[in-house]
Amino acid sequence: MRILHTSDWHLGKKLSSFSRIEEQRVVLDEIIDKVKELKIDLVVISGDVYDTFHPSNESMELLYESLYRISENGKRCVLAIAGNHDSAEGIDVPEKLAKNSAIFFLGDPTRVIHPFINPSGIEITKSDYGFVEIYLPSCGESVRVLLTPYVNESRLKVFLGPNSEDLKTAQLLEKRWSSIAKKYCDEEGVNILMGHLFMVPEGEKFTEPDDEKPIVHIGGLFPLSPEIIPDEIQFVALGHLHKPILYHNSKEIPIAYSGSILEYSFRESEQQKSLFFVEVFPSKKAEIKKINLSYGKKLVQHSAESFESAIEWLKNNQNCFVEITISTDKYLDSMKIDELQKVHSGIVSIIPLVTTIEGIKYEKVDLLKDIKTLFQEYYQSKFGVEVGEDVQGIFLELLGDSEE
Ligand SMILES: [Mn+2]
Repeated sequence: MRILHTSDWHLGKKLSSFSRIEEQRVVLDEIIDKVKELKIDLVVISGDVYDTFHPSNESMELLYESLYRISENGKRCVLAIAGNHDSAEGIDVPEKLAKNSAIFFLGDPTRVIHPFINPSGIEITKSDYGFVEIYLPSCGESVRVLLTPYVNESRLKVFLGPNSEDLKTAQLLEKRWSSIAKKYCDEEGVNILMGHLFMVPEGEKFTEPDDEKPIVHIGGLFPLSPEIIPDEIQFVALGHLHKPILYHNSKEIPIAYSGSILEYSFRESEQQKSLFFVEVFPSKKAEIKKINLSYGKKLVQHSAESFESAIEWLKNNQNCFVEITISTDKYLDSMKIDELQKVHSGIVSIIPLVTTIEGIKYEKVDLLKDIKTLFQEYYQSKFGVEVGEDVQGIFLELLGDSEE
């Protein structure tokens, strides 16, 4: 069975005031080509399909059109779950129309995708809360999928049952996954898990993207250990982190974040955007290949030593979005700003780094540092003490909320 894993499409996401929809259209064309070229049997989209709870008409149109093209008139199966940027109910809306094309959505984890067969013979043979078994005629095999769309902690407790207060959410999720896996996942079919979660290898310090609405916060969900994945699972397809990551837990189960399809913030610049191509057969180890995506504009942070060198650099680096820092001993007036805007159409921000004014020397701030460090340094310089974890937590939460 050939599976293509993608996530974090964030359709409709803007970069400052710049629309990205045309780039999204082009990169989705590229994904559709790969799907056909690699003769994919199943496409899994692990959440953050849209960027907001109320996506624009053009975002919705782009999603439905792309999924319809992927499905090739209902001959290829697509599974999509909600992420923390998606409205759970909103994702489920097209269910009745989409399932005929073998496109299955799960936003609300308390909803069950009922048994169904589409005209091409793609069949939901078994289902349960957070689970489907699908027979795929293109490869003659069944795939069992544990489905965990994003849910905040309060919703998750409704999903996991009334006694969930007594046990930690992670333990409950582990129990739920393990009981579903024991019941449905044997060696006769392929067994995978899809989730929009923050799951990191023990001891490693992957952080959530700065510009991403965090999952790890009050009312959200804490990081989960990869050790809670049931033994039966052959591949874990996650969404949330925008950088592609593939690692294994102690039982050698591969866990992947496919990452986003475009560079969505300057913190993601230089990340090679990708998909995962997974070949997996019943009771065999999955073979995973990273497939690079080549479209989408680069996001570049550039530091220019002078106004003139900024102009020169902008002229020579046209096809990108840029955050440009310019060292100058005078403020940049509106004429100068206009001059910069005229030579480049993708300037997201201009940061004048005024080195000296009336004899005061300013310390150079390295804006390429991550936002947490910059905040810590700012706090230290402003108040003369280190920032406490509570204040830092509030700052990061506000930063995340502003992204919604
Ligand atoms: Mn995301």
